[in-house]
Amino acid sequence: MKEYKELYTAVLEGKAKDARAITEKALAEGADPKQLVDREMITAMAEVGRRFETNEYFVPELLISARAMKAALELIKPLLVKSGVQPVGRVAIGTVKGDLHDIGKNLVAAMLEGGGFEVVDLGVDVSIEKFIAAVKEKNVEVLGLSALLTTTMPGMKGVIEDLKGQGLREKVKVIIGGAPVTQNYANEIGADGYADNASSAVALAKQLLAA
Ligand code: B1M
Repeated sequence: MKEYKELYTAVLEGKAKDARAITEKALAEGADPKQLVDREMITAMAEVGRRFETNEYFVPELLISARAMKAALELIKPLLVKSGVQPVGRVAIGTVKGDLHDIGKNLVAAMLEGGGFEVVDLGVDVSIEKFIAAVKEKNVEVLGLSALLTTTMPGMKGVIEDLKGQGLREKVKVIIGGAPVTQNYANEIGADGYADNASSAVALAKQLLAA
């Protein structure tokens, strides 16, 4: 499989137009969309995070790298999403209250759609009330919670506690993920499962619905 290091560099340097053009060319050459995401884009964002931690990058750099990744993902998303298949289940997904990170959540949503799920995307900065309303009103079988900040992770626990408080916990499977989230945290708060990437989130959702 050919490498597309220039895509890695474009995301790292926040060059949205280049990222899009390289992705377009790579796809035309038959590159595997998932490998472009996993091998070039996600690794670039991990390096962006490392540079942020070491004060080489600041918030504006995070923003322009995120914009570059989104520009490239726009081309890839339709390839991850199958159409015309009977949904295997209904998922509502969102990034928890106080958290604006949505690249990972969008990727998980796209892969779930690709895996045959009908997806209700609740967006970012989603309140506990909004997650609960989705369970009540949208008839979802799986609720997906994403968090990228250690400070917003407790919002996940809040959703599960409110589901219990309102007698809705048995109605829905709760899956969680995001860079600081772990299987231990999922066990601690009583989530049904944790996934560390978009593909494993799809496998997890299918496994929970089959159980
Ligand atoms: Co922010 N940020 N950020 N940021 N940012 C992180 C998360 C950070 C780790 C950077 C660092 O210090 N190294 C750090 C958090 C530290 C911590 O909490 N311990 C951080 C910080 C501190 C902040 C601010 C507080 C900075 C500031 O203002 N001083 C601020 C907070 C804003 C807020 O949310 N309230 C902030 C802001 C931003 C931007 C807005 C500038 C931008 C986000 C743009 C956007 O998303 N639209 C941004 C970015 C880009 C990042 C990094 C660099 C990259 C995140 C990303 O998109 N990764 C990030 C560093 C890092 O993560 N290494 C960082 C790529 C993406 C594909 O991966 O989201 O992990 P990820 O998703 C993966 C998996 O985690 C998993 O699957 C995905 C695909 O494989 N997954 C799930 C995700 N959700 C899932 C749900 C599931 C299952 C799997 O089930 C439901």
